[in-house]
Amino acid sequence: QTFEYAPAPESRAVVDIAPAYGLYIDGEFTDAADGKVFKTISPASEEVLSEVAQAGPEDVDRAVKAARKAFEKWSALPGSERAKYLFRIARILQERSRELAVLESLDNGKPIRESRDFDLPTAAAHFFYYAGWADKLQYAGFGPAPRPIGAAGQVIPWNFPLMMLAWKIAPALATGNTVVLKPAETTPLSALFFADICRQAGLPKGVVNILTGDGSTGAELVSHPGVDKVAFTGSTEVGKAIARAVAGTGKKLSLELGGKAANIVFDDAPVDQAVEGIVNGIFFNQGHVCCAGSRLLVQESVADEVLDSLKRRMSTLRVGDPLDKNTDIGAINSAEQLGRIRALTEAGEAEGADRWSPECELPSNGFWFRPTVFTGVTQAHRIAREEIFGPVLSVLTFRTPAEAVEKANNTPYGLSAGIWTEKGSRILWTADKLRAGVVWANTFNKFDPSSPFGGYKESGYGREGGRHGLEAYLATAAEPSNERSERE
Ligand code: TXE
Repeated sequence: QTFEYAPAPESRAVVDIAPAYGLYIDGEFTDAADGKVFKTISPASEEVLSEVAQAGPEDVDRAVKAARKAFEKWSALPGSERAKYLFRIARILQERSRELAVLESLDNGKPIRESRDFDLPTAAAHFFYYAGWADKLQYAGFGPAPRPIGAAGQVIPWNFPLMMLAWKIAPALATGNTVVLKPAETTPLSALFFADICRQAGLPKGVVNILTGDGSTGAELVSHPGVDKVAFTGSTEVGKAIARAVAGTGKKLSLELGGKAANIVFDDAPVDQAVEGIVNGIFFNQGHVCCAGSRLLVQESVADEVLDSLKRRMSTLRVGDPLDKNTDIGAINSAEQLGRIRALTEAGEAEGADRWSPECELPSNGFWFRPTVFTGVTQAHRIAREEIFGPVLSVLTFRTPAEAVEKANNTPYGLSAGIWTEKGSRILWTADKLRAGVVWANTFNKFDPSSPFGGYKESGYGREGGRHGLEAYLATAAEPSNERSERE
């Protein structure tokens, strides 16, 4: 295919990646106590980007102690002073957004259009938003003297490295907590660049500490006795292990786990608009999205029309170089994740579903997967039940709105859902019955720092974003904890 508009790829030269990085503890970059390191690669080329330190128990202990020490002064600062630092960080994120977007696309594999137009602005918006809360906590219904919890241990995944960091760090700092954050092992770089931003912003030492490492570092961190609050985003399996590890310790815990969202298309929905929403729902960020619309539920009478249109649209998606501004689908984040996607799609075929992908050439190096749709899927199929976390859509049909709701809720997850219809009454009726933390109507994957985000059932508990996101970091809350949703 040829395209009229073909801007040059974003330049790699805008970001200066050092050959090696240490851990960021108490305002300094330092080697791991035992000298261990690991490599981080670009999933699009398999090129080694840098070597980073692997934090062990001694490093976790030092970082937690630094955070606890910093807590004494940080929590005593007036909210208006803390706000200044958060505003400063937000502005630096904006100023350095081109550099950080390229870095994020290199380390994660996501298209530059997404890192530039979504990840970076959303990360900065979270710091601006929570900066605005820092001096208003007394008046927000948290009681007369809302108090921070202490040192937070935060573990984040690889799908939105900088944005997940912002979701975790901004509310923690605004409320007066200090932080030890562990980024995922395949995407450590933007968190280390963020450490540099903290220095640039003059943030007091020890308020933010970054520990790179694998799951063993995460496990050490969440079970360290000096950690008062644990926040985790990642797989349901690890979330459950963390819940067991902190059970009985008195640590406050929030979990944001997997999903298997239904994107429901009713017979009156404008087809073109719905198809754009389906494409955005499952192919955004290679489908590495906990709230991805991975199950399309389409009303039987319009199923053929919607699928034909969807396949035509999928044929125009461009898979390739994450730094190319024309790219729609970048690289799969790791060989392991590619293996998981392959295994589940093979199971889909073996169980009898029909697989379709558009013809497209894939680069020879790196980790890639074609946009894929499965039809003839039943609720018993693994591809209808398990999170694939890749660019793979499972299509089911329904006849009545009640059947749509029943199928949408037939999952152990409950993070998000989408509804496509022109009827306002149908939106309200359906949204009320969906057991999902977020329900989008005639749109999908929309995020705003003022909206709470989080799940029902095995998608976790606690909310991030909005006023609710502050509760996770406060010891005093006037209302009962949001760990149980109002509708449950
Ligand atoms: O996740 P892990 P993985 C889902 C998705 C994906 C699957 C596996 O379905 O295919 O999980 O991905 C750290 N104690 N999601 O293996 O292992 C780890 O180092 C403490 C959905 O990458 O959960 C990383 O920083 N921490 C999800 C983070 O946890 C531990 C996003 C996430 O890794 C740990 C990611 C332990 N015992 C994957 N073990 C979403 N909800 O967005 C690992 N970690």
